[in-house]
Amino acid sequence: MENEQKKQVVFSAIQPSGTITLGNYLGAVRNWVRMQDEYNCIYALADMHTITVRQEPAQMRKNILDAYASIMACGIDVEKSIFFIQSHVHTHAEMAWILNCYTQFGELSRMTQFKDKSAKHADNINAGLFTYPSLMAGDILLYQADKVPVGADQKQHIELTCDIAKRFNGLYGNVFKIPEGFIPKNGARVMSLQNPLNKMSKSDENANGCVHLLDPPEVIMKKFKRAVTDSDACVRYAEGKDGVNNLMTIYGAVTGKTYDEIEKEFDGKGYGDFKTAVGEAVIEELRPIRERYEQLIADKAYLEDCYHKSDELALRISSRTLNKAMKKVGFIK
Ligand code: AQP
Repeated sequence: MENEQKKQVVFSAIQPSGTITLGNYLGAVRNWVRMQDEYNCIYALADMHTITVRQEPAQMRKNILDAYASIMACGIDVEKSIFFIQSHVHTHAEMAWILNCYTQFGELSRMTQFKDKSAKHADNINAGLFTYPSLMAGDILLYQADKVPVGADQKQHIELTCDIAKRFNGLYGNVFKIPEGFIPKNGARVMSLQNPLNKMSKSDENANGCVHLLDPPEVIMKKFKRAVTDSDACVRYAEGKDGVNNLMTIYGAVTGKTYDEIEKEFDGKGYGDFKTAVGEAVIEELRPIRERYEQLIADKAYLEDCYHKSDELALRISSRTLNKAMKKVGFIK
């Protein structure tokens, strides 16, 4: 326990906005699993963030449980880490409101995710979508996190989190630990297999662009075989070869091979052989996850037990920071 207290704190969350993707896994969740022994890890399903885009309630309920079981199947162990559901821990909404009042309109307007999602959901540009980064800042700051393992797309939100924390600390003293983003060297930005200029997303309308963790092997292989490449017919990492670069990134992230090693391995071979090798490597990486997911999703009582235990721990830890912040801004008991 003494040792536990010396460990640095890791916090990260994922939205249950659909089936978890290979991008989510390589960019974030795989690191969550790897960090569990070295750090005090606190992870969440960010279901409050998810409703910034309209969801069908029955589907959302299913997505939450599926996402919870999928992330556990990747190797999150609730005996070592906390893995809670954001909407079950009321401190998040309360901290978000406080931080909204310390976040500038101009800062939120510059967020590329807000711009992208507003363009994608032009009929529902709601205030929650706009203030998403202050809710996320609260998620992280509530736990006094040292490190936040995320994909490259979240870098801007982490930077804003640090700016908000520094502003608050500047006014009131050391309330929040200033966190640091932890972005993997390989797999930080997995792109769509159909449009390699866009990131792979849970909500991609083109089903062939996105590999889901729970896709059966034959579906995964079909998606890789259909992946967009180019007419160069040479496996090398170079500017303008976005489709091939993306496949090399995925292959490298899964096998641990460098771009040089991959180029040598496929020297003189065509894209057909390369795509098959990438497909096979991903299938083998995801196979145990899918098998474990099937066991977990069949045991709803166990899942419920896991998140209830984690919800309580998260509430206890986050209440300490929330109470401090409330006192600092001048609220009375
Ligand atoms: N394509 C990606 N490559 C690498 N990392 C990625 N992440 C997301 N997409 C990629 C990382 O996964 C974590 C969880 O993401 P999220 O669910 O909070 O939100 P998101 O980034 O908006 O993910 P999606 O899949 O694109 O969801 P939708 O379609 O709902 O918007 C984060 O650490 C993220 O960096």
